[in-house]
Amino acid sequence: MPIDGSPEDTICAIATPLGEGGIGILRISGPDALHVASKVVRLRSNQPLDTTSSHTLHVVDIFDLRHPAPSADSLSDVRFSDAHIIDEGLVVYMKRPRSFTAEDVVEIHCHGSGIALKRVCEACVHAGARLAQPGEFTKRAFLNGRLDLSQAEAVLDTIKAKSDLGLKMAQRQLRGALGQEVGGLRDSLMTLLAHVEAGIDFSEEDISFVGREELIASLQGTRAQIQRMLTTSETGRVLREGARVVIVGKPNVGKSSLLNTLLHENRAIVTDIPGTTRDVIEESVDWQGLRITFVDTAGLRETSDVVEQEGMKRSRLAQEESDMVLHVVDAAELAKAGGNDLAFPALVREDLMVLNKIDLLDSTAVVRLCELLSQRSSRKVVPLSVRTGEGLGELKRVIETRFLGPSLEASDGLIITNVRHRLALERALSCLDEALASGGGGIQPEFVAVDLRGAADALGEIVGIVTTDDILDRIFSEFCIGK
Ligand SMILES: Nc1nc2c(ncn2[C@@H]2O[C@H](COP(=O)(O)OP(=O)(O)OP(=O)(O)O)[C@@H](O)[C@H]2O)c(=O)[nH]1
Ligand SMILES: [Mg+2]
Repeated sequence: MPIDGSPEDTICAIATPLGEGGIGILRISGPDALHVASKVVRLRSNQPLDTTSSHTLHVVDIFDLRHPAPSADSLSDVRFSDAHIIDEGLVVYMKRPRSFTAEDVVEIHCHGSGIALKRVCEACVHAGARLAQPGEFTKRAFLNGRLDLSQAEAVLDTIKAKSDLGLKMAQRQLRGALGQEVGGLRDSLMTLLAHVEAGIDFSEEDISFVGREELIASLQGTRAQIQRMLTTSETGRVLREGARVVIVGKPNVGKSSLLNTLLHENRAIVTDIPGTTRDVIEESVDWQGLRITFVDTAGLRETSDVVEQEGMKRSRLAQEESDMVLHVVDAAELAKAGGNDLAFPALVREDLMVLNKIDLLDSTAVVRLCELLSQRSSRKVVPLSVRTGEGLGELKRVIETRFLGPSLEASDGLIITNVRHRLALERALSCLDEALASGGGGIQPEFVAVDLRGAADALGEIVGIVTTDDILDRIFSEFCIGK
């Protein structure tokens, strides 16, 4: 939804989630914020709102001003004030530019009642404010230079964080870490561009402003940094959205038992009857700040049972939508079949093989089976017993490493969590590749300059130095109203 309306408007919105709660907050921002609020609230101290110090809280009565404004005099009439009172609460005025939007902001805190908040909001609109569009407060913060674009997006990431680590990354971005890194890269490209362009301008005079070697070294340095940032983007996605790990395998191998153990709760029914689980069962856990959703599925086998067939269809779908598929096999059954019992229908893919029930075999047999499986499949094999707990630690470690390990180490703590940023970095990278090809091939500096500018613009989009209304509308429309 595009954000219309003039930046001169004073906007208001309920800033807390609708529903019942201890406190609800309505936020007003814009040049008339004080004027609007003073028509809606009256300080218990009788002090006029516009004379209070910035950033101080005051106890107020909140009135529905679709009726005449309560002056100090009329309020002495108890019947009048009672009839028009919405709630009691607190008000705080934050004088520009020391506010979230860098505009005059007033927050009215009342009880967390949907009805009360709605009426306070209506009263503010009646007093001259306009209802804010989704993300309009944050958009104003960006337009007024309080936040760069990556910081504005970090506000949304903070609100939507699914894990401790996701929150930590959003906070790092909110404090400007990404903006600084990208800004630094862009600055060095702009300096290089200035030199290349100067070289073009003075080409007649045979002055070289930047040597070929120097140009290439500098481009390669920037390229490597962008490449390093890009390697973190898969981890970034997982941090934002969490990861889905699907447990598949033949009936009775211990899939539901594994799910229960990983979740530390008896979520799925476990029996020794093959075909116990018929539907897809999923539940999320927080592991080291990473939100993982484990999905248990129906055992996969040839069957004429329509319920089981439907279960398998769902299992296939779950595998397709997952980030990782754990293929569980029954060590005892596999040993009996001489290791030849691996094929079964409807396995879409496998990322890790889990050899369960090793408590039923001696350790030499387990080692032999693991070797056999490693030869047959390129996937890593984790031997474990859900019953005794042996091997569970290793399984957790493998899953964590898969999602967090390498790229976290490579990242210096800065992770690309946002698809828009990733795409812009990829664009910058391909422009640099073009520039390197031109520069290295001794091609005209004009071409190098075009590519350098392309790369700098792509980086500029991340922080919002280079942007269009379209991009802004797309970003801020993802926000909720009130943010
Ligand atoms: N000995 C041993 N038995 C296990 C282990 N893990 C699970 N089992 C048993 O294996 C049987 C099947 O377990 P489930 O977890 O229901 O197996 P499933 O793969 O979910 O089976 P379906 O839902 O029918 O596909 C149960 O009797 C479990 O107690 C293990 O590590 N060792
Ligand atoms: Mg099951």
